[in-house]
This record gives sequence, C-alpha cells and structure tokens, in this order.
Amino acid sequence: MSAVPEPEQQRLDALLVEKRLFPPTAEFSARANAHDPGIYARADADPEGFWAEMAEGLRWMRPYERVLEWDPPHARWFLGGRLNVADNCLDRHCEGPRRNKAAIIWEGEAGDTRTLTYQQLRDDVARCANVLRSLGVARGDRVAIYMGMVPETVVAMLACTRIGAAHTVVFGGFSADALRERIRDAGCKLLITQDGAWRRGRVVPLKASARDALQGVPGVARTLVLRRVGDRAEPVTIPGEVDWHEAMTGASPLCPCEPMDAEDMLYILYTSGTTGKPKGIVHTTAGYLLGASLTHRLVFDLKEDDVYWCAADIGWVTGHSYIVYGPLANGATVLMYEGTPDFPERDRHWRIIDRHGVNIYYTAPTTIRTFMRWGADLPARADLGTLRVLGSVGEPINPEAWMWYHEHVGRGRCPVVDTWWQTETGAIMIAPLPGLVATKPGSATRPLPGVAAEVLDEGGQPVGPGGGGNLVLTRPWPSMMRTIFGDDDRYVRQYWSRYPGRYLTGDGAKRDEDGYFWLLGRVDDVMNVSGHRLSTYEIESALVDHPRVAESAVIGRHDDLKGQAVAAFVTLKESSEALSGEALKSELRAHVAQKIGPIARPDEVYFTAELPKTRSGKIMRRLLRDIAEGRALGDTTTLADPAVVQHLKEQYEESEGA
Ligand code: 7RM
Repeated sequence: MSAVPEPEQQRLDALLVEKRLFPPTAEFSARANAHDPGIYARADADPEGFWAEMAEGLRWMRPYERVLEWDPPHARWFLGGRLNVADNCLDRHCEGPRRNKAAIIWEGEAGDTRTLTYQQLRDDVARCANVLRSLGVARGDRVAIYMGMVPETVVAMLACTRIGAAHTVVFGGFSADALRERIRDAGCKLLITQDGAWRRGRVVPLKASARDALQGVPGVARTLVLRRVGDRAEPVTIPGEVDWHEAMTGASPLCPCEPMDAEDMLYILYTSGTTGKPKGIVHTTAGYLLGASLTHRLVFDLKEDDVYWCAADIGWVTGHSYIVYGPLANGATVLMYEGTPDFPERDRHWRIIDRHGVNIYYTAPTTIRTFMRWGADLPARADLGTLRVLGSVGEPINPEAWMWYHEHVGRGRCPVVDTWWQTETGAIMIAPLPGLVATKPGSATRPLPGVAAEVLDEGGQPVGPGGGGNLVLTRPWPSMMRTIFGDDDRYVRQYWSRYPGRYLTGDGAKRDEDGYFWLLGRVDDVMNVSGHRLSTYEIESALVDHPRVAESAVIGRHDDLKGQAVAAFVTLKESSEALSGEALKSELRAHVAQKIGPIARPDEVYFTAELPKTRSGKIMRRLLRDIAEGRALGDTTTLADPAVVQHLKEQYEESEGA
C-alpha cells in the first residue's frame, strides 16, 4: 500500500480541482496584522513613503536623512541613519514587558531543552561581544561562524552585530575546504566553532574540520570553541583556541551597542553559483532589518504570544532572516531544534509542535515531500491544534505537497504561505499576506507591498497570462543585496545586465489570469526539447502527482536529434508492493504525457532511493546532468550527502551498460 492510499489520493485530486482558491476566512482576516487591502496600492503609489512609514518600527540612534539613493544598480537606503541590529533585536525588548519573555526555546536532538529570555539572551550576547573584543575583533572586521543549531550560534551572530563586525556563517555541513575558501574570501579575523554537532545521534566533527580549514590561513589567529559534545568528539587542538565557556564566565554582561550606519555591512553569506566560486552576498544594516522584520510580522501574521518555528538551518539565509533577525526584531518566541526530523523517530517535528505549542511552522517543500513519503498517519497521531499558519520556502511547492501540508498538518484550518525569495533579496518578496490574499496550491501568489515583480520574455517585454519567462524585480527594495563581496563587477553583470535597471532573479516564472506568480525553478534548469521550452518543475510536479511517486528530479540530457532528451530521476513512496520496474516506468511516462503533453514524456526514468540535494533541500539537477552526460561531477561541496550522487552515478552507469 502506498503512503497516500488511493481513495485519499482521489480526495486530494478532487480538492485540487474544486477548491483551487483558498480565500482567507473572515475570522482570520479580522485578526490579521495586515488587514487593509489598500496596503498594496498605497505602497505602489509611493514606495519610498511606504518604506519610510514601515521603518518607524525600528529603533534608530540617529534619524536618517533620505530614504533612498538609487544609482542603478547600486542602492543606499536610509542614508545618514544610525542604529544597531542587536539593539533592535534585544535591548529594546528588555526595556519593556518582553524582558522576561522567552526569546529562544531550544530543543537539543537528545530531547534536552533550554529557554533563554530576552534578558538572558541580551546578557549572553553582551558577554560574547566582550569576548570578541578581547580577542581583537573590532568594528568592520569579519568573523566566520561554523556551528550547529545551538543557541550559542545566535549569540555569536548577535555579538558580532553588537560590536559592528560582520559575520559569515558557514553551514555546519560544509567541508573544511568550503570553510577555508569562505574564510579566505571574506578575510575573516576570527573563527567561532564547536567541538561537534549532534546529527542523528552521531557527532559531526566540526572542530576537526575547522582545524583542517585553518591550514594555510594565517589571518585567523584565534578560534573560539564551544563545547557541545565533550568527550564524544575526537580530541583536536587548534593553535590559539579559546574555550567559549571559560571566556564567557569571565566576561562582563555590559557592552554598549555600536551605533552603525544604516549602510554598514551586517553580514556576508555565501551562496553557490552554477559556475565559479561561491558568491559572498553582502547585506547591510537598516534595510535588511526592515525587510526581515516586516515580512516576518506580516507574512506569518505573528502575534505576541506565538511560538514560532522555522525549521531551516541557521547557515542558510532562511535561518538568518527567519530564525534570528526578523523574529527577534519582532520580539517573538523562537523555537529552535538541533537535529533532524527523523530522530529518534519520524514524528519528531509533530512531537515538538505539541510539546512546545508551536503556532507558526515554516519548512521546505523537500521536507514536506519527505513527510508525505513517511505517511499521513504520523501527523494524524499528533494533536497539532496550536498551529495557525504554515509556511513553505526553498523550492516551488508542487500542488500535491501543498494540499497534503494544508490537510494533514494544518488540518484544513491554517493558511499556507508559500514564500518566494533568495539569499540576494534578504527577505520574502512574493508571498500571500494571509489575511488578505486568497492562496492557490502551488503559487506564491503576488509580490508583497512595496515589491514590484514582472515576468519578461527574451526581448524584455512582460509576458501575458500563461506565458513563461524570466522573473525580475523592477524596483529596488530595502533588504536587497548591496554587492558581491570583493567582486562588484560580478554583481553588476550577473544580476543587472540582462535587463538594465531590473534585477534578474535567475528563476523562471509564469503568471496566470489573476496575475498570480507561479515559480518554475532556476532558468538554468529549463530544458529545450525539439524547440520546446520545458520547465523541469512542471514535469516533476506531474510525476509527483502519480500516487507512487514521492519526489523527482527532471533534467535535459544532450540528444543529437531533439536537442535535449528528458530524463527523470524518481524516488518512490514507501510501499510494500514489489516494484515492477518496467511497467511502472511506462506508467509514469504515460502519466506525464497525459498531464502535460507528449512532448514532455520522459525518455528515461530512473528509480533511486535518494536525490542529490543541498543541505537546504534544493535538488542539484546540475549534478544529475553531469551524470547523465557522462561528465566528471562539478562542485559537490554544497551537497547534503556526497555519497548519494556517487551511488547514483554508479547505478546510472550500470543501467546504461557503461
Ligand atoms: C530562501 C532561499 C533561492 C532560490 C530561488 C528559487 C528557490 C526559494 C521558493 C523558491 C519557488 C519558493 N534562498 N526558491 N523559495 N522557488 N518557490 N517559495 O531559498 O538563495 O537559498 O535560494 O530558491 O529558485 O531563486 S536561496
């Protein structure tokens, strides 16, 4: 039996057809933070006025003189203004009723928990800031943070922010080489790491990787090391290391916030391009904080007593904007979980939601599809009655997964907000305001107030309803990246030269008759079959629509005749039925042909237990193309599990008789 039984499947299909539109309930709208539909028109009529009004929600140390200086493609926001992000995220809450409110409720993988109030978090951040100063870190320096999902990672980030140093968080799943490259590129002065991180009951040896990464990097004289796993990590020494706990014990909890210029750098976050070295995306102080906090409040409809959980990793931009800066600026209670969703059992997320009374839950489509594969009976056994809003981010969410999330997690009563944005945009750009916008499964709906997006054809003309093209943003926005660290030319070329004056997202999209945006994945992934442009995402959605399919990745492989041939890599739902491989393959090919058209019918279907994904859950189709075209694998440093792609390669070559 497949995880979603046949009658259930039919019911979901019927819902998709009948109820394509999910308008907000009257009850939700009445209480929603954004309840005035006029907000869109107001923001459109006077974007700078809109952002100025919104920026009143920040605490400024000195008022700004001008909202925007736009010298395309370079923007400066809130010129002359001074503020400090840690002051906004911590100190101002400590001066009022939020002082003893939980800022972070943390759950370790083993089930241990810790709660830090705003006051406690502020004190820890101030102590850590003093430690950083004592280790020679000053305003304008860069600090690398290579840690896991522990509260100290948040403390380290905010400590940098407090003294005006920029952090670059390197995801704990990255290798020593990847870490070294980022430390070098950013010119970091200090590294903060931990002995090891827990993952599925095992230790990820962060400190050992940190030691290896520092070989041949003379600029980093000191390393601050948090003990998390103690004896469970192999003993490693790093020259010039300082013990986190010892240093913190002696440090004063008094440390004033450095008044930063609105345009001072807040952080660098590296994101991998398709080719070449990773890009250090630069975010600055005021605009970023405004974007992250405003969208967090409006899109998730945050209420004072909410427990909010973003299940992303902190090393990803989603963790920066929606675990740390947005929620803390809003004085929210943030739930943070150290481990994986399947430890010790596959119901861990549902248990966490019930244990802590989570109201807002934000995760990625890949996680939702994994939950689907594990079966609806797991969430069914939980209460989940506290949930009020569900979010999705990271990839297009296919309608099947959207509906499953809505039905089985939200029990039909929580709006699902599909949030489109990028490391580069800093904050959510296209998403429903849940009290105002009717949602459609699979669509991120419309740009947020103040954001202007278009879908353009190759000639730069907006495409009409149903047409596909390049998604661009046509106006600067406060949380936009300012440059690529050390490579402004690449910033100009990559994002602003295709359509001058407009920001190229690199994503394909189409709009429907209501003007809603449907994201189609990265433009690099689009295929060309006999002169037809096909989106990998649409074929993947058609495959996932089949009751036996859990997840799929589709690529175009070079074909002498057609230009490209469609190859589909498919993960099946857990099933007790024996696989009749060939029969199922033809069934799947026919299913796609019937859903989209014969042109989209996959030439080849490969079954696989896993797909190559980044740690943030994005399928790395580029590697599948490398495999299918018999090339050496390109950069694999961002893979969650490098063994997956190696295994796939062997499997593929075997099946091709290569
Ligand atoms: C937040 C984040 C950015 C890329 C982006 C898209 C894809 C993200 C959605 C989405 C469709 C979504 N930052 N993407 N969210 N595609 N619908 N709701 O993921 O820099 O790591 O990636 O992710 O392709 O360009 S990111």
